Amino acid sequence: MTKALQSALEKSALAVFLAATVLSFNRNASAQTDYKPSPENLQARREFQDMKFGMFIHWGVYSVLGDGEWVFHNRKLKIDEYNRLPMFFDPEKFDARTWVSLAKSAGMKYITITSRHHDGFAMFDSKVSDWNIVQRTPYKKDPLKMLADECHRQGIKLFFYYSQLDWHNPDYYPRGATNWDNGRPGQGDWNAYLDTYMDGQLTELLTNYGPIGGIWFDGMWDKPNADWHLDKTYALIHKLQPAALIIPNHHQTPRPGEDVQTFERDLPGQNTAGFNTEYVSTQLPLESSDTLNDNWGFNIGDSKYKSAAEVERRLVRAAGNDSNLLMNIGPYPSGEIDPQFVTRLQAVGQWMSKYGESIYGTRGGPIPAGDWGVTTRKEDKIYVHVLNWSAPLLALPPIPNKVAAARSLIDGAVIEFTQKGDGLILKVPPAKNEEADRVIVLTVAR
Ligand code: FHN
Repeated sequence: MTKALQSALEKSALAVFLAATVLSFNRNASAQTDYKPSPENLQARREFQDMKFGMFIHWGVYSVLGDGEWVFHNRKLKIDEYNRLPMFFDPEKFDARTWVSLAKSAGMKYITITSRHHDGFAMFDSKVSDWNIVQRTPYKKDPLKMLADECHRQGIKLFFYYSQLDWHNPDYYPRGATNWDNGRPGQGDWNAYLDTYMDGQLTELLTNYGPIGGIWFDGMWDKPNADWHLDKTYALIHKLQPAALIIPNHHQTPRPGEDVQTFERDLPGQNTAGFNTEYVSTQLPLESSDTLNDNWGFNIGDSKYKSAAEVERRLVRAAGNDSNLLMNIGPYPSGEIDPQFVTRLQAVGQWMSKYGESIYGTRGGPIPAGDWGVTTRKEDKIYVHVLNWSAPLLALPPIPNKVAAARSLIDGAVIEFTQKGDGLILKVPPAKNEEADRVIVLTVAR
């Protein structure tokens, strides 16, 4: 079986599995029913929406095997077998400044890194369990501490991805839909797992690393009918850091206590991945996550890199749908980052240095997104992003504002337009060499 076929099967298996779990989620799993976001939290939500572009990082001991972040599950390894992996994880080439500078050079304003993935291994110095990087690897250092300090130094917000699903902890019991017999005992204490272990580690992450942008949860879909004690966990996070945003990747409609709605491998409301909800919150900031190649964690067989232009168009389409884009990289176990990722992200950064005005701080609209392209708006400007249109004239539906002027963002050239009650017609400048996005800036009366 070819690698490509295997990964396609794994991805479709994951999609089918996730889709199945979403359908059977019980809505009555507790949430922070009396949640009223604090003024700091509402301010943090606005800043989150203004940031628009973030770096997602999947990095852990699984990176050593170069076969993605699900290798423990996909190879049906035993706990005793997987327990040897940390001794091979010694990222001497890890340099927080290089990582944060790369994100910054790409025009990214925040980083979301896996503090622990489904293997339960803590990539930080946890006193709650010795199944962590400081106690179990020859590296013996806390990369999240270095990253947090560097993010604070460079003005980049840091979010922690935290997996609620745990394939390693015996108290993650009853087991979930992704379970296999990996040698864990046939019993465990679910309440202890949630209230002591998980909330204990979340307290560490929200206490020992300075101000954190928020927690990006994942894995609830493994036990759709379980009571995850969300009311307690969400209240704990909002008590420890009121401005911290809770971003749950549960593929479901948002619950009280959650601060951002995120969509995996999909734009808001689109469900091409098969497991995302089509419900789009009109209250919460939106985010869409995707991978720069085909995998989240480092996979040595994955060279399906997206081009810089693809990332730019993804970012524009996300912004036009009032959403952020969280673009993922899977660093090498050494701590180095694949040069293919570096060149693409730096190219996107070049693009953002020219087009960023039409992305940062904007909101989607006022014209609905279409195959032709999208619009974004900020103060007295509406940015028309022509992404997929070859004809010289573009007819758009009417907008409430009177257009005073139209010009090309890239060179300031005046754009001819006519505005009538039934719509707006723009004379679109011809695309110059592989231009990912032709942006027309409309100055409108507010
Ligand atoms: O199982 C995870 C997967 O490994 C990865 O972390 C993605 C990122 O959004 N989320 C889950 C799949 O939905």
